[in-house]
Formats: sequence, C-alpha cells, structure tokens
Amino acid sequence: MSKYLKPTLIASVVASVLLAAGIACGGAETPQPTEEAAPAAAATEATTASAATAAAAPTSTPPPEATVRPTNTPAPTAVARTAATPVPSGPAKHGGTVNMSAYADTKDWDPLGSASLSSVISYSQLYNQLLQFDTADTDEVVGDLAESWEISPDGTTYTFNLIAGVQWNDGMPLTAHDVLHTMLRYGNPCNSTGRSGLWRSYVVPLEVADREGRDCTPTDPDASVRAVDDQTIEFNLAFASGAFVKFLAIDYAINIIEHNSGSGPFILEDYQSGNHYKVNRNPNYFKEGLPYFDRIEHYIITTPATLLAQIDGGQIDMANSPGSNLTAPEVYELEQRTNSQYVGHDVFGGATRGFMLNIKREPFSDHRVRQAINLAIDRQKHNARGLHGAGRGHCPLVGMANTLEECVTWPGMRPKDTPGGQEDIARARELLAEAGYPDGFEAQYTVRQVGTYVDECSVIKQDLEEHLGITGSIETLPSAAGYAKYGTARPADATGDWEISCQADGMVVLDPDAIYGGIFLKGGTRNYTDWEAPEVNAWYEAQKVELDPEKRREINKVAELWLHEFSNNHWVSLTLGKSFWIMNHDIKGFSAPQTIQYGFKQEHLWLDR
Ligand SMILES: *[C@@H]1O[C@H](CO)[C@@H](O)[C@H](O)[C@H]1NC(C)=O
Ligand SMILES: *[C@@H]1O[C@H](CO)[C@@H](O)[C@H](O)[C@H]1NC(C)=O
Ligand SMILES: *[C@@H]1O[C@H](CO)[C@@H](O)[C@H](O)[C@H]1NC(C)=O
Ligand SMILES: CC(=O)N[C@H]1CO[C@H](CO)[C@@H](O)[C@@H]1O
Repeated sequence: MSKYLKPTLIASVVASVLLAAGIACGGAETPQPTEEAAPAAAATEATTASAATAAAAPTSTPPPEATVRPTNTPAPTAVARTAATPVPSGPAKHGGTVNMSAYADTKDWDPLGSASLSSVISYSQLYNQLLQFDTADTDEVVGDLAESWEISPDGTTYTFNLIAGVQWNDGMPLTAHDVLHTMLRYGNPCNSTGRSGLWRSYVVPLEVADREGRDCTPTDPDASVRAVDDQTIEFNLAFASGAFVKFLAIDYAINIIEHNSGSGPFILEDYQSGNHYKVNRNPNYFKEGLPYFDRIEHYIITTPATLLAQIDGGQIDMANSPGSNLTAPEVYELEQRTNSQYVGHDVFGGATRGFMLNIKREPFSDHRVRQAINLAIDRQKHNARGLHGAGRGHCPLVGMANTLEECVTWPGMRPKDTPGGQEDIARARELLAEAGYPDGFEAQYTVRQVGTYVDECSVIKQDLEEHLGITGSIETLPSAAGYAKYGTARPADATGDWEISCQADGMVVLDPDAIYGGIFLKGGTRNYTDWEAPEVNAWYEAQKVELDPEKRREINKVAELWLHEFSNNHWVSLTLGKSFWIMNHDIKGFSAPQTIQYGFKQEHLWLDR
C-alpha cells in the first residue's frame, strides 16, 4: 500500500467528497451568477491552470535540463533557447498577404463533416461561434456572435443575445434560428458527438423520434436549445456547469447550416485538395476593422524538413496552428539560425502523455503490478528524452488540481536519482515481488507512428526494464491500425491484443472535465478496457457541477491523489507535452492559446512589414 494515503483515509475522503457533492448541489440553488460572474468563474478556473503554465512560458527560458543517464536512446540535441517573444509594437496595421503552412489537408469544409484538428484549422476562419476564447487573454471566454449572455439563478439556463445586424456572406441576416439549426444538428444523437458537439454532454439530451429506425427528427428540441426570437438563443443544461461555456467557445462549435458561405473574417477563394487553400478578407465582416490581413495563402506541407526549407527560403510566414510536427530542438535551432526572426510560441495543454495498461490481461489485472509500474517510471527522463525537455506537469490532472510543485514530491514523481526516487524503485520491486514477479516479466508494447510517440515509448520500456526487469518488444503501427488494435479490448468478453500502449490524450480545453471524459470515465475515448471506478465517477460528478473554482479544485485534488496512488487505475500519467506555434517576428497581435485546439480565426493578427 502507498505510504502516503492509507485505504481507510481514502474511504473517509470519498465519503467527505460525496458529502461535499451534496452540499454543492444544494449550493447551486443559491442565487447565482450575473452575466459576468459565471464566465469569470470559468475563466478563473482556467487562470489557475495557466498560472502554472506561465512559469514555463517565457521563450527566453532555457528548456529544463535533461536528467543524464546511461542509455541507448538517442540523446536530445542540447540547444539553448535564445528567442524572445515578440511584443506587439505600435498600432495594428491593415493589409498584406501572409503565407501559412498547414500540416495536413482538411477533410471537409463542413464543421460537422470533420472535427479533426487538421480540418478545424482550415475552416475556422470562414465561420463564427457563439462564444470564443479571447485573443489576448486566451483563457477567457468572450462573445463572438453573442453580444452578452445571462445565466439563470440555478445555473442551468444560458441565454445568449446575438449581435444585431450580422450577415451571412450572401447578404442574408444571421439569426438565432440559424444558430439553432446548427446546434440541433450538432446535438442530434444520430450523429457522433465529434468535437463540434462536445457541449452537448452538458445540455438536456435531445431526443429523437426513432434513432434505431433512423428517424432522427427531434421530438422536443425546445427542451435542449431554442430560439427565443431572432436575436436570442437559449440552452438548457442538465446540470449547472462552469465548463459548458468553454466547450461552446472552441473553434469546433461553429455556425454553417443553410449558408455554405459562412460569416467569418475570411472567405474561401481557392482550394486545391492536398496542395493549398487561399482566403480573402471578408470586406463586410461584422467586427469593425477586422480582420487585418488582406489575404492568407495556406500551403499544405506535411513533412517537417520541407517546412523548414520553405521557412529558410522565406516562403512561409507562419504555421496556421501549433501542429507543425517540429521537435523542440528543431524549433530552438530555427530560432537561433534566423536570429529570432522566426519564433516558436509555446502552447501547452496539447496532449497529456501517458501509457495505458490493459487491466483485462495478466499481470496488469493485479493492481500491485500497475502500482509498481507507476512508481518505477522516470517522468523526468520521459520529458528529457522523449519530449526533449519541452513538457511539464506529471500528475493526472496536470496542474488543475494539486500544483505541479506539490505533486512532484509524491512517490513515483520524485527524480529517480534522489533518495526519494530510489525509495520508489525499491517499493516498486517489493510490490512486483508480492504480485509474484520478483524478476519482472515479458510484456508487449504497442505504439502508433505519430509524432514522437515511438521515441517516448522506447524511453518508457527502458525504464521498466532497468528498474523492474520488465522486458519485451515494441510493436509500431500506423495510426489507424493502432487505434483498431486498442479497440480489440473494448468488447466485454474480449481481453484485447495489447498489453502496454504508449499514447497521449489531446485536450480540447484545459479543464478537468476534459481529462476525466477522455481517460477516466467509462466510454472515454482513451478508456479502451472500460476501466471504471465508483470513486472517480463520484468525484467527477461532484466537481462538474461545482461552480466555485476553489471548491472544485479541492475535489479534484483528492481525486488526483487517489488516481496517482494507483490502488486502481489504468493510465500512467507522464507529461503534458508542449507544441510550438511558429511565426515570423513581424506577425503581431498573437497570444498563445492554452491548448493546441483553438485560436484559428486569425482575425486579430497583423503584419508589421
Ligand atoms: C448529421 O451530420 C451530417 C453532416 O455530417 C448532417 O448533414 C446531418 O444533417 C446530420 N444529421 C442530423 C440528424 O442532424
Ligand atoms: C508565398 O508562397 C508562394 C508559393 O510558394 C510564393 O510564390 C510567394 O512568393 C510567397 N509569398 C511570400 C510573401 O513569401
Ligand atoms: C503531425 O502532427 C499532427 C498533430 O499534432 C498529427 O496528427 C500528425 O499525425 C503528425 N504527423 C506526423 C508525421 O507525425
Ligand atoms: C461499455 C462502454 O461504455 N464502452 C464504450 C467505450 O468507449 C467507446 C467510445 O470511445 C464507446 O464506443 C464504447 O461504447
């Protein structure tokens, strides 16, 4: 058992959280949020998370030092970071054509047709959302089409007032009925949720006539979302939630229905599948003075080498997202080589790196084996060698519950070359011996050929071999084949064809709901073995309705400690990865978003050339 949280303690903590949940539900009845209060609550929550990010954010800070350890993993090239983040200079200027690189083509121009990152970075600038993340304070939710909004006293009805006079590009007025049609399409249970419909897990579920028989006509749409009049739209939530507005503010939650032309800052002029797409400034854009660029030409450049060559040749001004597939050393070298003419802006919250243990198969069905693995893994080494020192945050809720400073002192988190770290390894060996594997065992690793996943997996394997005698080989698979293999563990009567999988979970918004929903709840995208824990379900339910950010954090702290303690868990949390949004120093007005999943309208950027 863990030295720092005894089972009896866990039980009493669970009880007190359940109690707190009861209080929280009662508390929700007390008069609530004014128009500003609730969005601010959500923003505060995000701010606390970003406070941790901020420490690591200045680009002039050298990357964390690598833990040096004899190993056959290719050591990262040590490159000092010299570039400073450009500060906006002078008043914004209009005009200019900017060349951007896209790391992949779009699958669709209809947001509901594809909710993948590669698609949203393409179509986002053509449309608007009801809400968006502020382009300067990127953790704050502000209106996009909505001019203001009100929240009912019990926190479950959100009423959005649209900005008057907004038009579709074809000149037709954009009304609340258009927004409603879009939302009903996203919310329809006949369609997959995708990211465009993530908000729908907060709203009273939309019922349809006969889902099995494909009669997807909503029976009582008003129960979920309704147009009050031409300018007003109302959402009915199933429970009060501070996170709801964040999911409505991501670029995926876009309006398009009935008017293929959109209402956004740019208009698509030319698209050549697999090659480029070019957009022009919308001269009738409803936001006075925006956008600044006259034209953006997006070139689809899928390989990092080609991207670097084009940047060196001066043909690319910026990437259109942080998904450029360049490693940290490649970015730092680019900054040095160009004397900071090009800067890689740090974007955290991209993906929580971890690895999955197949709890349906021996020996991982024994929680002592999983506990031992969680204690023996070297997080610092994973960050240094797998992510070239560019990651941060090693606990399950990545700084949104316990602070990174707190959790780095926990067993399993402590650097392995410290007395605490050595103790962790010794305890891990004891646990493995108790489980009947004093000399370790052989395991199969599976990893998808994506980004740096394969390198990261070899670091993980080395650790477990060195510290616990767990040997085995790494199977690398193309992305889709890897997912298919993970899926073999889904059926109730199957154990699956994999044992340890090196994987990440991309967070759409930096909110605990996103991590629970992705990894720690039944039905989660990264929950391939249908792992489920009643304690976690209770904590999740309690924190999701808690509107007070501090109270919510307290619940999540307890949950996080329990998850990390690993008396029952399936996902070993490692590192929150970082991505880099590359742009020429003379592109101004940029503030890095909190995750790699939003901030693609580019209406606020301008060229100082
Ligand atoms: C489901 O999504 C498609 C777009 O992929 C859309 O055309 C269709 O209307 C949606 N179906 C329903 C029932 O909303
Ligand atoms: C943008 O890219 C195109 C195609 O590579 C090139 O012809 C053009 O010169 C580039 N523009 C700038 C400003 O670099
Ligand atoms: C490039 O990055 C994107 C997003 O991070 C990812 O989906 C894609 O698989 C990566 N491509 C390669 C070749 O690693
Ligand atoms: C039993 C169960 O809830 N399984 C779900 C696991 O998650 C996937 C989604 O990623 C669902 O399709 C399964 O139904």
